[in-house]
Amino acid sequence: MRRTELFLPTLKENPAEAQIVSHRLMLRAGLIRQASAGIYTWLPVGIRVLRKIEQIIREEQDAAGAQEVLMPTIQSADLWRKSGRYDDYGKEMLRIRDRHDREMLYGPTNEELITDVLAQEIRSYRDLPKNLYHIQWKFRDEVRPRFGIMRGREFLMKDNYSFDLDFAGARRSYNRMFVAYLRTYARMGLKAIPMRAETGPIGGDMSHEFIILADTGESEVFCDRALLDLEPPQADVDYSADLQPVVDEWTSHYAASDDKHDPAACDVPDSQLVTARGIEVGHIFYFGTKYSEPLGAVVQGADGERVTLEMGSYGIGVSRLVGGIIEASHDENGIIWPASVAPYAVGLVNLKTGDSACDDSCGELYAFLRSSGIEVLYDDRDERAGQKFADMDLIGLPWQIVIGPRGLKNGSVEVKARGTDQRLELSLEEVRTWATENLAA
Ligand code: 5CA
Repeated sequence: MRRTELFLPTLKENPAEAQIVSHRLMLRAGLIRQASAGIYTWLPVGIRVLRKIEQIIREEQDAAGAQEVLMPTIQSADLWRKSGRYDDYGKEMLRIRDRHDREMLYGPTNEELITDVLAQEIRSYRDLPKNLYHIQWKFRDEVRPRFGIMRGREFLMKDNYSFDLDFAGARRSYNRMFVAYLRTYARMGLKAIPMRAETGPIGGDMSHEFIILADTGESEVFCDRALLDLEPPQADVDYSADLQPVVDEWTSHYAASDDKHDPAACDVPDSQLVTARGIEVGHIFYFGTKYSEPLGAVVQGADGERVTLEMGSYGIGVSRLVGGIIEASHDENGIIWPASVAPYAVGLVNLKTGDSACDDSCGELYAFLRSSGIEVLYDDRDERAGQKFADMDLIGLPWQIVIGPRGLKNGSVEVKARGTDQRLELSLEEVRTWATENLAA
């Protein structure tokens, strides 16, 4: 993409309304603009990041055996009356009436809707287990929307729902998602720690929040340093195997939020105890028959008996992750995208637009990169070099290729890594080889 064509409104100054660094940088780097309180428009560069995050989530969900569906944003109040949540949900739920005066709502989550789908279609134990996910916008009329997309009112969530015949099956489904989550965050360059969460009336140990550590996190967390040293499960994890030992390894280390942390009861030595702030980027739950019972998700078991399905639900804050990744990866000049979620793999900086040698070399390299399937943002604007450098750093692409008149005299260009001081001096021929080897998807 040529910068002269791209809709990318960057800001030099920090917007006054943004209190945390990710919000400031998302506005300054032209990723989002606010539409109204807690509701945002995603601009071209922002949507590219969002889509990459979605795609990583999708691949890991598929690998773990979940299947993608797409449920609507607007739901009927009737279903929520059956589960009892229509009244319980309170003011966070956005309620709507259609022209026939029917009560509708903008979904804050989808347990009722998916359970109803299964209840209508599934009759026999042979149809199970099933695990269905979708990536869809949610609306929660938060009391205090803040920090940009971190706590929005409209936000993108991946949510999935597992249906099993018995508790053992539900635990297997839970463990699969647990492992898939560890892998998902690791692919985005994040270290997410699982933290035991309230399970409500169902009890048990099967609810975890996944927390990434960042100075601006909303809550204070305490955890055993050993947790930060664990390696996430490998790409070739066998999801048909018993994953309990993997889960146990991760849950055996101490992690608690400040409201549950009890220094007297915590046996992690002070030198081992990490105190940090955390951002919740996912939450998984097992909740038994809480929805399947009232919504009639019942099948015939192997011996002809009626079996009410055992369920779990699993959420990832997709749009929140954009902010979370920036919180975890930035410097004073701007964002530093991990390659896996970067809007473009590389920025091409023409230091002297209008100079025919620069224009020709940039144009040829740009065409080459594109034909090699490398996502490139070419800054072809007639701007000062300093402005182009500042913008490129702000946008945070992992690599920059800089072409200027002085280097071209010796036939050389500069390649810079955004996050480190790594710099390479390459010829125009070498930079092509380097790009094919390092940037091709
Ligand atoms: N039904 C369950 C799981 S599918 C559920 O809704 N869980 S949740 O409430 O914990 O949300 C899942 C994830 O969505 C959270 O971990 C968080 O990362 C993200 N999230 C929740 N509320 C917001 C919000 N207001 N803005 C941005 N992300 C949010």
